[in-house]
Amino acid sequence: EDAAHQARFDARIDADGRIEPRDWMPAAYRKTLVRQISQHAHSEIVGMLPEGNWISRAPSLKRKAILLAKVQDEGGHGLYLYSAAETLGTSRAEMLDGLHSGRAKYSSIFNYPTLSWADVGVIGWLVDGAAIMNQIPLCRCSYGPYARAMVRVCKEESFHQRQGYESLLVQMQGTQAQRDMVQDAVNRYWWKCLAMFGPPDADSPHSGQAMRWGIKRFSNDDLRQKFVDATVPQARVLGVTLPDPDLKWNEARGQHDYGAIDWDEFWQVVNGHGPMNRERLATRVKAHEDGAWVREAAAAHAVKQAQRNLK
Ligand code: FAQ
Repeated sequence: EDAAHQARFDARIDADGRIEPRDWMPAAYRKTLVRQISQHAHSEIVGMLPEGNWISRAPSLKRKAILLAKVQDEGGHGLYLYSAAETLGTSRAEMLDGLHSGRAKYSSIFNYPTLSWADVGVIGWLVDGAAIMNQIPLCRCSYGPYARAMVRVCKEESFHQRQGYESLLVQMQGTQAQRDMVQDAVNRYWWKCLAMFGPPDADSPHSGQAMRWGIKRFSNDDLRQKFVDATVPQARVLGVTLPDPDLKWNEARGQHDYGAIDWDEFWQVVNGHGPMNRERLATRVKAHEDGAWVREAAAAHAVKQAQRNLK
């Protein structure tokens, strides 16, 4: 019987159809999705922290309102993504335990500090820019709930990207000190953003199978290349330099060549040894513990409501 299920699943995937929560699916497909979607959710939730650091110091009411909205959106993205992952039969408590115990990953980029106000703009421009490049193809992911969640997430991410870029454009029209601050933020974030796309294809254990299953539609290196090609003209308009002496247009390939990424540093950060890993996790664990009474109260309220409905 499993063979018949498998054949039906394969046919659906080959026809570029969608798999829904109640459909039969191979255990490894389910496991891959729980891993990727929950790590994506964790990234959104931990990703609130670097920018959250600047909410109380935003330079104007307008910038503060925009930043508050953006950080709230990230919280919302995390919540839809946990819901999408729950449809695969893993509870939110289990997923959160994975994050809090350090078993589950979240994006490497959020383990770096936000040292100046320009970092907030650069996160919008480059980090959200990289996130969009990676997430637009996920709107066509073979797993229905993840694909549908991505549609709304991508719309919000494009607002995030634009607000960051616009904030940087304004800063670049300011004083020399402001322009230097933007350039410094770009210098610190550029290479980390290239690493967000994951290891080179040859060192990416999950890519082959995820692409055959229609979860990933492009490889890590292909998305990284698209991001470089899209960002170079934006940097020119902004008036900043991307900190890579090897970055240049390659006429023959019709793409930019770029320098070598420091993968040792990437793995150090992914494995818990980046500049902010300990602080980020400690902040999340504390928030979870401080919120225990809210979860208990909500559960007690639900029990009371259910009893009332029985009467
Ligand atoms: N950081 O075989 P692959 C955002 C891990 S955007 C940490 O290539 P895969 C929005 C990978 O998990 C950021 N770990 O894996 C926002 C795997 O480890 P495992 C989040 C990384 O899954 C913006 C191992 O390396 N976006 O949050 C990273 O096929 C601004 C081998 O790698 C998503 O999660 C990394 N950068 O490809 C919020 C998008 N890269 O699980 C706030 C969905 C790789 O075996 C502010 N995810 N690893 O222990 C994906 O598209 C994929 O999971 C990839 C990795 C492309 C990230």
